[in-house]
Amino acid sequence: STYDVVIKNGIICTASDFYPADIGIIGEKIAAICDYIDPVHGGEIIDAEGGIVTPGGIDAHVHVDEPMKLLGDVADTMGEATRSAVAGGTTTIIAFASQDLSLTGPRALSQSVKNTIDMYSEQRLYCDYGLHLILARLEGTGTATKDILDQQLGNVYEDCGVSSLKVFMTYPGLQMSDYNLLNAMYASRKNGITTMIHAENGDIVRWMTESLEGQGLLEPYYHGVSRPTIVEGEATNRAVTLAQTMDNPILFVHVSSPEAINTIRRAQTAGLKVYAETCPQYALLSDQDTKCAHGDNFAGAKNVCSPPLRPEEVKQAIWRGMNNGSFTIVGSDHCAYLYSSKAKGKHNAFEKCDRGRFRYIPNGMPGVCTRLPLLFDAVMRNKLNSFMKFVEINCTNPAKVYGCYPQKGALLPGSSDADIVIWYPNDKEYAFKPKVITNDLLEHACDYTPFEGVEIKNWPRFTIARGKVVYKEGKLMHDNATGQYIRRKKTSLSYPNNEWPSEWRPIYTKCNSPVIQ
Ligand code: DUC
Ligand code: ZN
Ligand code: ZN
Ligand code: ZN
Repeated sequence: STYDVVIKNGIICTASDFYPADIGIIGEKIAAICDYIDPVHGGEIIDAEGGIVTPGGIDAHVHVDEPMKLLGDVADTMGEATRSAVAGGTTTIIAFASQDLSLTGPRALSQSVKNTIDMYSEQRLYCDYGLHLILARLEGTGTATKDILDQQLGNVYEDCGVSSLKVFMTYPGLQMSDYNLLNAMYASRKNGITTMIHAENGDIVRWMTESLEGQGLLEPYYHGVSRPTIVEGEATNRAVTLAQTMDNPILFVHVSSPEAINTIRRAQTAGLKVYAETCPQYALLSDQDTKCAHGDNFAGAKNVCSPPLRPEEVKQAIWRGMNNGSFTIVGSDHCAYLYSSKAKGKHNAFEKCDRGRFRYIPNGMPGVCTRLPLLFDAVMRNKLNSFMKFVEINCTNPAKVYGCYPQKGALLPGSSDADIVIWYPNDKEYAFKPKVITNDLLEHACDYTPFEGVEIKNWPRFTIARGKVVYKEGKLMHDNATGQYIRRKKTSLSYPNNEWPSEWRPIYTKCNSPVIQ
């Protein structure tokens, strides 16, 4: 037969189109999309029965176990995270590789990434993954910082296909000074690397944490009180100024605050290359979900993450930002810690104090599986404007921003991998069509989901990764799990403006841009 797989009777939905058509798959690639493909030309026929067919999701913000254990003991290995991903229709995840400070020499950063890839090559992966780079330490390294960045960012891209760097404005040990943020942005621009920014003012967080502890306010809820929305707003504004100084495109990750959104929007209106990611939890949960009732075993700790969940009225601003383009992408910030360890175990916030202290609760929640179903559901509830918008922010834009378009994030015959989700027809019932989110649906290694009990109108019926069905009506197809590391190209979303706030210019003459040399 002409095609290995033919998907019949679906409604194709991409970031730009919504129309009924059939899809022909050959090997790992999408080979054809036509009004009608005769079933005789297909080896395997999948009948979508009128359901929507989208590209697989790209979750560009996923934390999993890594050699450096930057975030301590998270529950999910790469294998388990990819398993959970495909159970929710995501077919590519981008995780993090952290700098190994014990390595030296001009290719030490590359080696850190290679060691991470080696670790994952021993695991069975349900879908493809890429890696962002995190620098473990910059402060106190003096001029070494500039050298590391200048020489080694280019090497990491050449050697490993890593085209993005995450920097932090908070967290003890990771917080960067403005001086070093400038260093990172200078080197990123030169090498065409996308700078991802975690924007919270770490000094305010530290001061508030100490003060709240002094007042005996220790419960999980006060984690949020220690870092209100203005803390994110200040850091976001500062980072925009630094990026403008360096003429460097930037992307803010996990944006949760109205002040930050307004700053981003203003920068975009002024023509700066400023992009942003938000996460489903900021659109759907609130600070009330971090409150513990007496005797509930510290349940609020489940929903502690940074930035924290915000007051109820913020949710509307998040949905608005998705719809009006302020947010370029949605990622999950999946960072799964066992509830049992948040509440007891070795991360134990109680080890330090019999009432449990928010300072010691590991920050993060699982979400790689639920991101796509929750946002598909949001279209059906009229919170998100269209299914095309859904694909744009969850699939297509992440691929463009992070340099893997159109291999990923699209359904382009001859170019795109056959990474596809077939959703249930909206108006029909099936033996397996989830109506409510439960933890066992998510196939991760974590013992809870913050979305337990949430009603859901649809769920991926088939998830196809590189032409193979990896998830079908609630069942994982273990034998088809052949995910691999993907090298990424540089971003195709935008280039520097070549506009500067003063006469100062960088000494290098070439940067990533094909436009500016
Ligand atoms: N925020 C989290 O909640 N967890 C992981 C890292 C981060 O920035
Ligand atoms: Zn972060
Ligand atoms: Zn994160
Ligand atoms: Zn105590």
